[in-house]
Amino acid sequence: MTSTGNLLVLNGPNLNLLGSREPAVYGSATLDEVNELCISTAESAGFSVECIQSNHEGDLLDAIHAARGTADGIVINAGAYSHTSIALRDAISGVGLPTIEVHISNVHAREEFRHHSQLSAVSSAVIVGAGINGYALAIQHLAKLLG
Ligand code: CA2
Repeated sequence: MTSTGNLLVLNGPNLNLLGSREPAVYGSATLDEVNELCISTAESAGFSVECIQSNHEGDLLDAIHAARGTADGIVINAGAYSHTSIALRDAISGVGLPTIEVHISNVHAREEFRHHSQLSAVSSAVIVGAGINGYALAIQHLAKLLG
């Protein structure tokens, strides 16, 4: 299918460790497998996708800024920065692209400090606890939003 738009999938700190530890919480898929799922889901919906992971808040900010003009929508799992980063919230709000927040685990069933995300109020939708399928759901939803 010809690509009708471009999506950015951003993964934050420690998500490069997926598949290596804590399978009971995060499943057994690796980040490479998550990226493959994102690429195949986006392609099926007629979109191309760029997948970026960084352990550095500034790199995530730069990627969000760069998305303005290069991407039509963003899927973000900012990891622990979700709970702390007003800078990421401001970047998402600033670029004005439809953004879906994803968490692999059900953060609401975990420690209290994971219950609040700085990003949720500036996201178009939030998907938690669906495992890595949350990324596929987020891409499908973005594809619908973008028409
Ligand atoms: O559930 C999620 O997707 C989280 O964003 C994952 C973050 C956590 O801080 C958030 O509260 C919820 C942590 C990612 C760490 O990933 C690891 C994967 C395997 C082994 C160790 C860490």
